[in-house]
Amino acid sequence: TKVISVSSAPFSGQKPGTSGLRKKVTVFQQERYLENFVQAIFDTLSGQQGKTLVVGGDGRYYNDVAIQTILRMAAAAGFGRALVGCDGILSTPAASAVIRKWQAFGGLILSASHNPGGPDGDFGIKYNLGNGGPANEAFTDAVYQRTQEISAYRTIEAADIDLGRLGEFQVGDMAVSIIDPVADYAELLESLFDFERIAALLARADFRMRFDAMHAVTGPYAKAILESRLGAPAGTVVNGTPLPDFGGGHPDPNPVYAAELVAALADSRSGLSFGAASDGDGDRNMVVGRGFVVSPSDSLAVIAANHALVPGYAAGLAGVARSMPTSCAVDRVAQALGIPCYETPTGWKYFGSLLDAGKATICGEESAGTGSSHVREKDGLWAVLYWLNILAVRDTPADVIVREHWQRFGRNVYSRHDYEGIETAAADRLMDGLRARLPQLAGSLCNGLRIEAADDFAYIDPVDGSRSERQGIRIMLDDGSRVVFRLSGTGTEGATLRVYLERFVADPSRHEVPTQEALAPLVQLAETVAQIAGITGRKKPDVIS
Ligand code: VG1
Ligand code: CO
Repeated sequence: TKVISVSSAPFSGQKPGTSGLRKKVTVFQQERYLENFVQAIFDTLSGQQGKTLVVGGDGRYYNDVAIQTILRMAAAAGFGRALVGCDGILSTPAASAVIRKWQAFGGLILSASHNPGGPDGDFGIKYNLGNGGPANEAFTDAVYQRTQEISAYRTIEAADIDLGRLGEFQVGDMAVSIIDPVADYAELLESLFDFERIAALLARADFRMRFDAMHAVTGPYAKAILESRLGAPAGTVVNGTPLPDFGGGHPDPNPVYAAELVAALADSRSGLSFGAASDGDGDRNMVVGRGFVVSPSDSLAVIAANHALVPGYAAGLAGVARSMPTSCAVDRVAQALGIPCYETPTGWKYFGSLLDAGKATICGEESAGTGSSHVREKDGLWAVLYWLNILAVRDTPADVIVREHWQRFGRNVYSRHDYEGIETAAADRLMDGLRARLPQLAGSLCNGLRIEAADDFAYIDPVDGSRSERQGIRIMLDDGSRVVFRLSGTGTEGATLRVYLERFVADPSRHEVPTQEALAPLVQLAETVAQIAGITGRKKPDVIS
């Protein structure tokens, strides 16, 4: 088949953020926009001839259109085969599992994760390497560089294929296998967890769970695994049909956007004992007990502390890793286990080298992301099954498990305050101002609190030595409390300021103090040092998680 070169010219701003390139659908719909970015990725690869590319996404609006374009371009780039999830569906962790299982050269994942979808919503694309994980910063920087000098993209003439039928197809000289998006992934999870015990738990009359798929990609996965394989009653999975616009919702499993689930678990009449939810692309998780939302940072710590109960991890953990703003709860577990705990910048791409090198087994982020060496992405259903495995073995409600954890390790009270859609210039001014004041802040007394250290987090990857700068402003107090400031790298409108607040409370008699109350002095400190209201005009955050 003849390769056609179509002349093109650079678009500005095709810079991958925390997790790939995310823009409004309307931006992606511009002629040559998607093509340029995909070509820049392919131009940055070498050795893909005859190899396999995995392609799939979270089913959001434009997913199917983008896949057809990508397949023609992949054929032109010389890939020998593409593995595509049926209906264009592959959750992010399932894509990672498929890449690894079939030893693919890499994969293109189409998702804007927790961002809203639909014609006026967001779209996104990222490249994952042969290890199944998001490409590292060196790669994404090279892709961006390439987008700025691109003059043509390469494609072939070929008709669209039917993404809705399993089987073997052909796009030019490239074979395309339309695969069941769930099978490989479900098989992998089954190898890690005690499905028999989980099934027994789900069969109990006194245990009822609800999984809210938020009309996003995990619906088919959760139905296949929880209902079909594990025998949970039909209807356990709610909002289980992936919709191109997520039913108009915001597929972000936090107490604000998954308020219905939280309310159901708080209402004793619901009869529910355990709730869970996942995000747009299936890599995040929310875990809810009776009237109790498990903080993602606590979840990571509980998961690490209970590894001996879970078949896939019973042999021990090599180490754990968390992103810098994630609470230090897991550090305490690592210390007790006598294993290393790594602190990385925000974004799963930084965990890849630690997982590949066997330095870390379990990783997590405060943003509802937890995962392990089984894939190279965070994994929502994995975390839910891990919790179910713990609940099944310990026969203890989720909230009690967390409270007992606090008693043993102390509680890292934690919250994140997000100021969304603020003016980019104001956000930059705020961060620049903080950066400029760092030298004075360290050692100073502020609102009666002693700031022990203040810096801009930089990370040196312990495996490959690569350095990442400016990863978040940290204000550290002498009692171990922290306030961290970062700008989001996943938004598509203006800027989102994230303020992460953490305070360690050892005394069990103080563990039940409401989170926001316990953190109030730190909220004030954040306001004083960063002048949030003064600079952004916002008196309070849009989302508290
Ligand atoms: C956010 C989270 C980060 C996560 C990233 C991708 O990034 O804070 O922890 O890795 O989203 O998650 P940011 O730059 O907006 O803070 V997902 O579920 O969008 O793939
Ligand atoms: Co996600």
